[in-house]
Amino acid sequence: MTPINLMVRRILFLILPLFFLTFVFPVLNPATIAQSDTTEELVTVVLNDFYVHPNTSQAKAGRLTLKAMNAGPSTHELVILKTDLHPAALPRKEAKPHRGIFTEYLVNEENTLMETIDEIEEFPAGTSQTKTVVLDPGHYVLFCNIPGHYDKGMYASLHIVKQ
Ligand SMILES: [Cu+2]
Repeated sequence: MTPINLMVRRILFLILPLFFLTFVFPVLNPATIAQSDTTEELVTVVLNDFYVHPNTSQAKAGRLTLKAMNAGPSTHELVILKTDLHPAALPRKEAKPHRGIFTEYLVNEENTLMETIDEIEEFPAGTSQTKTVVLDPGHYVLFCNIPGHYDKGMYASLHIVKQ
């Protein structure tokens, strides 16, 4: 082996670990991956008899994950819709009659003043469900649309602001 070859090998021996630490390790490191994905928002929403409590009333536009936690004791669901209406003033309709009597109301999601974005279907007390949605800036309402639950107070506002 010539002295030049030996020198090249020594230099490579020093440079390769530096190259790995500088360029390869940050890409493989999960902490780096998590940091680069700052555009996704997480909103935790506690549902109970009878309220909807998001951990924030404001989030950034783009991808947003809703984590709904049903604190019970009833089964609940979580609907998200976009509207300029006050969360307590959504148009309602009568639920299917119980023993021939109309007793309860639910939000009329077909009303044109509102646009239903997505929904976490009914899920039991003591469990959680997640749903990822993509939201434009605007005013949204989170609510439970099991007959009677909206009227008992299961709604909250969520304001989506520009990035
Ligand atoms: Cu409910």
